[in-house]
Amino acid sequence: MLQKLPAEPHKTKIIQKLPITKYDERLANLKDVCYNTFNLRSDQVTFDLTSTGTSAMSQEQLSGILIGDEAYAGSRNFILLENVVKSILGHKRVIPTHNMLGARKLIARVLGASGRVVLTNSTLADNLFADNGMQHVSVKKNVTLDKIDPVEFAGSIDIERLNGAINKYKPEGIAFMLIETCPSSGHSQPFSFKNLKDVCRVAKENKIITILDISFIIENAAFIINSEDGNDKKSIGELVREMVREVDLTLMNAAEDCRSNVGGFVTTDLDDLADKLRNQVVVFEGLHTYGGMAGRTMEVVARGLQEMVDERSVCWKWSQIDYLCNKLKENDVPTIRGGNGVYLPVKDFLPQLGYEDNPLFVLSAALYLMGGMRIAIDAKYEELVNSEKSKTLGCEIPWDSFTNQHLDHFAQTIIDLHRRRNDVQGLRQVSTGDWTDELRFDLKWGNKPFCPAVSGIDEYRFEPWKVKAIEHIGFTDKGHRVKAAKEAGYNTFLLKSEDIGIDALTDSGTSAMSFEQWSKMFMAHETPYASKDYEEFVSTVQEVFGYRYVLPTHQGRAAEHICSQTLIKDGDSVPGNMYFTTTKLHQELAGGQFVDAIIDDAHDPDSTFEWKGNVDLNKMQDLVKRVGADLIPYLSFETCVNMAGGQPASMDNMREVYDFCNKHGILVLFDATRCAENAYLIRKKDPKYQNSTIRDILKEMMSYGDGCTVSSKKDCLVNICGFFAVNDRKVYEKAQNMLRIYEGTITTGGLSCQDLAAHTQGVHEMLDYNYIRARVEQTQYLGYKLIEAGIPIVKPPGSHAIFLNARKFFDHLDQDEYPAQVLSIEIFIEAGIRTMERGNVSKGRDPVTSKNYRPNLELVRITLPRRVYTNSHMDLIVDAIKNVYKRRHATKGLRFVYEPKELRFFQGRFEYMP
Ligand code: P70
Repeated sequence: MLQKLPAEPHKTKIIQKLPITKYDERLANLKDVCYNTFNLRSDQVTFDLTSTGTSAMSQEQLSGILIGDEAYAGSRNFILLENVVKSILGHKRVIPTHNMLGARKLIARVLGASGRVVLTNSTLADNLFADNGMQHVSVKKNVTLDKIDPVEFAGSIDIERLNGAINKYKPEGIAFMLIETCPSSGHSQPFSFKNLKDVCRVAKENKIITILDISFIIENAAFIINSEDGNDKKSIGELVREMVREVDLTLMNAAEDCRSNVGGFVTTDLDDLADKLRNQVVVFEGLHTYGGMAGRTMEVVARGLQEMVDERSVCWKWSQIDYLCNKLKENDVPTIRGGNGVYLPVKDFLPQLGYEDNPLFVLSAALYLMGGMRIAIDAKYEELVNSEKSKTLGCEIPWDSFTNQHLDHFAQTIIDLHRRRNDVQGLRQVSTGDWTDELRFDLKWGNKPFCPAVSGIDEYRFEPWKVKAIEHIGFTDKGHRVKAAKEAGYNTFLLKSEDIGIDALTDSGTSAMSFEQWSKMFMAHETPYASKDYEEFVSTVQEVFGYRYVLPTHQGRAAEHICSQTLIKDGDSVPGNMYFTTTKLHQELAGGQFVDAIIDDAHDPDSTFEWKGNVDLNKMQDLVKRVGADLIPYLSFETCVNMAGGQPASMDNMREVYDFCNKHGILVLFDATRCAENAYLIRKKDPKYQNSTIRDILKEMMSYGDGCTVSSKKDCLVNICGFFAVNDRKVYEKAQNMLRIYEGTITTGGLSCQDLAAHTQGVHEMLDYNYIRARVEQTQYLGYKLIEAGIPIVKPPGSHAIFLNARKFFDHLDQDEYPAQVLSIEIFIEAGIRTMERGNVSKGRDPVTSKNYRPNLELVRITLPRRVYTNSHMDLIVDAIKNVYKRRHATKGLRFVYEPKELRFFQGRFEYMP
C-alpha cells in the first residue's frame, strides 16, 4: 500500500509568482477571448490546471538544463537516457522524439497503414492516426459515470469486446493495440494489472503488436498497488518494470510523469522494430540520438524518468488528489477521482444546460471567472462533444507545483460554483471551426450575467507563488533519528542535514529564490569593479530605504563590523531594543557597551502586548541622564526583534524615538534585517496604515533613522548578502575605507555581481504585499495552532519564528538540566524537525563564578525559512510538538560531556542524565 503523507516530502527550492487578477479583469479577459479559456494568456491565469509540462522539477532535473550536450550525434545526454530506460523500464532500445506527437508519428509510419484499425482503451480518436487513415476502435470496458470508482479499474479493456473486434477486423486488419495508462479521455481511470496481462495474452495469440502509453504509468501503478489484490507489496519501480514487460513497445509524453516541460520517446526490446522507427526519426524528428529534443531536454527527461519511481513523491501526489477529492465529496460536489486529478461530471454540474449551450465550455469559463483557474479544452470539436471525454472536465494537478492551500482554493471555487450552479447560463457558438481552440462564444442571454460574482480569488488565502523546483528532504525513521541524535551529542547544530526532515534552525540565507531572481542572476556581468549590477543594487536600496549612501557587504555581521568601527569610540554606550549576538559583539569590539532599552514587556514571554519591539523612552532618558548624550553615538533600533520572538515596533514609537534622539544629537541606526515583516505587522495592527503599501510603510519607518545595517539573508530573500546604508557623507567615506580593507572592492563588498542582481530583485519581491502577508501569516498560523494545543510559547506569535517556552514545557527539569536543549533534540527525535536552543546553553557561564547564567528566557526557536515550507509542514510540526508534550514528564535532562569555553552551543556535546 502507498502511505498517505501529511506533508510534502520535499521543500521548495525555486518559486514563481502567480498572476493574481480581480474579478472584473477576469470578466474582461473572458470577453476578449470570447469565453474560450484556451486563448487566455498565461499572465491572465492564476492556476493552469493541466499537468502537461507544468510540474515542478527536482533541483537535480533543473540543473540538468545547464549540462546539455548539444552535439548533433551521440550526445552524452542520449546515452544517459538509454541507460535510464534500461534500468527503469527494462527496454534496451529508445527512440527519442520531440514530444508525444512525435512518438505517435513514428508509430503511425511504421505500424500503421491506411484502412487498418487501432484497438484501444482511449475513447477519443487520435487525430494523427486518423490523418494517416487509421480507424479508431475503442474496446474499453463500459462503465457509466455514476459507477466510476478507481477500484473498478474503469480504464480496463473489455476482453469480450476485444475478441469481438479481433473477429470483426481480423488480425491483418489491425494496426496495433494501444493501451493508455490513466487515459484523460476516460477521466484518468486506471486499468488493472490483470487486465493488462489478459489483453497482452490475447494480442500475442493473434500476433497483434501491443503498445503501452506510459505517460501516466505512475498514477496507474499507484492504483494497482493500492487496490488490486496481490500487488500491495510491490514497489512502484517493480510494478512499472512488470507492466512494461507485458508489451512490445512503450510511448512516453515526457511532459507528464517525467516532469519535463517537453520531450518524448518510444522504447522496445524488438530490434527490427527499433531499427524501423529509427529510420523514421531522421525523416520527421531529428537524428536518432536526439530525435528533436535539445540535449538539455534529454538530460531533464532522463533524470525525471529516474526519479519518477520515487515512492515518496508518488505518495504525495496520491495524498494531494485524495485531499482535493475528499473536500469536494464532503460538500456534495459530484466528483470522479482520476489518477491525474479530479474530474467534474458536466451534466451533474449544470443540469439546466442542454447540448447546444456548450456546458463543457461554460464550466471551464465559470471556473476561470470565479477562481482564476484554467481548464482548457483542447480537441477536435465534433469528436470531442460526441465522446465519453466531454462528459467531464478534468482538473489536472501537476506534480509538486501546487500546495494544499492552492488545493483549498480550487475546492472552494468548485464548491461555490456548484452551490450556485443554477445562476450559470449557457454559451452559444458564434464562430465555426473544427478545433476547439478556434471557437468563439457569446452569452446565450446577453442581458443576464454569465455566472455568480463570488469573490473567490480576491480574498485568497494561498501562497501567491507556485513551486517551480523542489529539493527532496531527508526522511528517516525514529530508530535512525535516535542514533543520529546520540552521534550528534544531542546538539542540533551537530546534526547532518541529510537526517533532517524540516529544517527550522534559521531563516537566514535559507529562502527559496524566485525564477525571476535566478534570471536576473544569469544576466549579471561579472566584474570586481564598477558595474551595472552594483548601480542597480545601490539605486534600489536608496529608493526603498531612503538613505543616501549604500555599501554592499557579504552579510549582516560585516555591515555591523563596519558600522560599529566607524561610529563607536572607546567608552561609548550603545542602547538597543534587546541585544543580538553579532550586533552586540561588534559594538563591544569597537569599545562600546551595549545597553538594553527595550520595553519590559519584551522580557515577559506571557505579555501579549502587540508592540513588544518598542524602545522604552524612559530607559533612553535615564541613559542620557546617566552617561550624557555625547557618549551615545547612536541607538541601534532592530525591526521585528529576533531575540524577543520576532516582535515588531510601532510606527508611533519609531517617530517618538527619532524625535527624542534628534533632540539629543543621537543618531538612530536601524538593524533593518526583518524590516518588511515589521512593515507588514504595522499595516495589520495599526489602523492608520491599513490601506498603505508595504513600500510606503517601510519608507516612513526608515525616515525615522539616519541609516541602517541589514543582513539581507532574511527579508531581502537572498542566500547571501548584506549592506550598510547611511545619510552622512563622512561616515560613508570612513566606511568605504573599511570595506576596501576588510571585505572587497567598494562596488562588490566581496560579493559576485550575480549576488547583487539577485538582491535587487529580492528587495522588490519583499515589498509585495501578497508575499509578505503569506510569509508572516504562516508563522502566525503555526503560533496560534500551538497555543490552541496548549503548548507554552512566547506570545504573541511573531513574524519569523515561534519560540517555545522550554521552562514551562519541562516544568520538572532544573534549568541546569538544559530544558531548551532537551526540547530541541526531542523534537528532532520525534519527527526530524531541527530547531535552535536559545537559553541556558547559549547564554554560557559567568566567568567569575563559573556558574551558568540561567537566563530568564529558556527558549527553543522554530524559525521559518521564507517560501520553503507549506502549511502542511506547519501541521506536521504542531503534531510532533504535541507528541513530545504528551510524554514530557518521562523526559530526562541533559548534561555536558564536552563543553567548549566560547560559544559552547555550537560544538557542545551532551548525554541524558541517568
Ligand atoms: C539567525 C541569524 C542574524 C542576524 C540577525 C539580526 C537581527 C544581524 C544578524 C547577523 C544567524 C545567526 C547569527 C548568530 C547566531 C545565531 C544565528 N541572525 N541582525 O539565525 O547577520 O548572519 O547575515 O551576519 O538576526 O537569527 P548575518
